[in-house]
Amino acid sequence: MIGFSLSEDQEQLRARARAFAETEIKPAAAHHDRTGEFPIEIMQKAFDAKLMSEGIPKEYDGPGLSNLDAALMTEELGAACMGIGTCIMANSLALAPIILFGGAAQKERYLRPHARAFRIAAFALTEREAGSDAGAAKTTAVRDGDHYVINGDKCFCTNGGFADFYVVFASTNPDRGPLGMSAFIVERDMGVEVGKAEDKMGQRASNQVELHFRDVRVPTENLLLKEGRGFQVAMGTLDRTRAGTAAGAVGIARRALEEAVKYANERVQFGAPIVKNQAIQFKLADMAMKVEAARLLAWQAAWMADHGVRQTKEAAMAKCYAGDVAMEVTTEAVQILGGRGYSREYPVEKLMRDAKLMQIYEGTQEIQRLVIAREVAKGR
Ligand code: COS
Repeated sequence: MIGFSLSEDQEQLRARARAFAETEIKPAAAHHDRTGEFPIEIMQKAFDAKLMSEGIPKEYDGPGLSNLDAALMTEELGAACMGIGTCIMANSLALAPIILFGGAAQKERYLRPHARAFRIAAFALTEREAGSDAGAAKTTAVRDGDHYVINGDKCFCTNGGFADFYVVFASTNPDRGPLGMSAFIVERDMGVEVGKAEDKMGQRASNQVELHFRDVRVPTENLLLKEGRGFQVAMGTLDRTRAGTAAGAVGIARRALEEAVKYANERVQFGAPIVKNQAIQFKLADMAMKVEAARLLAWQAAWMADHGVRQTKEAAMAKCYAGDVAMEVTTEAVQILGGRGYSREYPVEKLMRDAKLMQIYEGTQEIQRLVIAREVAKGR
C-alpha cells in the first residue's frame, strides 16, 4: 500500500510550523541575514512551540516527533529563513547520536534536560584537514583511568558558540583511521574553548565556530556506544538527519518558486504580465517539478527511517537532489525577477545565497553521490 496524504496530526503540525515560520521567522530573516546576529530569542520561542529538539522521545519528556514530522516542520522553517532553520535543526543533529546510540543513563542526563528547558547542543565532527574525509580526523582521546583526555581542534561546528554540550568525534586508535574513532558527549564547562566564528555568504543567522580541546577530561561514562564505533555513530546520525536537511532545501526552493510566481503575475512588460510568456512558464514548470520531486525523496527517506528500513542511499539521494534543486530553483527565481532579483530589496538573492550551503553542509553533494554510488554498486 502506498499513500501520499498526511494524517490530521501531521496537517496540524505543518500548519503550526507554517504559522510560526510566518510570524516569528520570516519578518526577522532580513535582519539576521544583514547582521549575522544569532537568533536565540526565536530559537527559544521555537522550543516553547515544540518545534525544536523535536526528536527527543516522549519518555524523556520530548515532543517525540517522527522523521516525517520533522521533515514537514523543517520545510516550513526553510521557506521562512534557512539560516534560522539551521540554528533550530542543528540541535536535532547533536541530539540524534544520543537518541540513536546513547545508553539509558546518557539519555537521562542529556536528553531530559534538553526536553524540559531551552538549551543548545552541537555536533563536532569536521576538522580543518578532515572535512569530506571525516575518518581522517586528528583529534585524539586517550584513556586515563576513569576519564578520556581529548586534544585537538574542530571547525564549522554549527551552534558551537552557544552550546552547553557537544558530541565530539575523536580517535582512540589513530592507526585504525575511521575504525579508530570514538564519540563522546563533552560538556562545555569540561574545558572546551570556543574559537573564531565564520563570516559566511549565506545562512548568516547560523553560527559556525572553531572549537579547541586542550587536555579536556571527559568521564568514561560519556563515551557513546563503544570505543572504535564513533564513525558508525557519525554515519548513522547523518543517514538519519539528511532527510530533514533535504526538507529544509525543499523549503528554500518552494519559497523561491512562490516569490517567482508572485512576481511573474505582477510584472507587466510588453503590455502583459510576464507569466504569459512561454519562456517564464517553462521555467516555472521546471521549478515546480523539481520542488515536488525533491519533497517526495525527502519524505521517502524520512518514512524509511521511521519504519526502521535502511535508508543510507535514499537519505543521500534526498539530500543531494534537494540541495541541487534549491540552488537551481533559487537561481531561476533570481533570473525571473531580473534586476530586482539581484537586489537586496527582494528576498530571492538571499534564498540563492542560503541555498548554496545546502550543497555543502551535512556532506557535500560529491560525498552524497559517492555514498549513493557505493550503495548502488552493492546492489542496494
Ligand atoms: N552507517 C553506519 N556505519 C557506517 C556507514 C553508515 N552509513 N558508513 C560507513 N560506516 C562505518 C562502517 O563500519 C565502515 O566499515 P565497514 O565498511 O567495514 O563496514 C566504516 O564506517 C568505514 O566506512 P568507509 O570505509 O565507507 O569510510 P570512508 O573513509 O571511505 O568514508 C565517507 C566514507 C566518505 C562516506 C565519509 O567520510 C563521509 O560521510 N564523509 C562526509 C562527512 C560529512 O558528511 N560531514 C559533514 C559534517 S556534519 S555537519
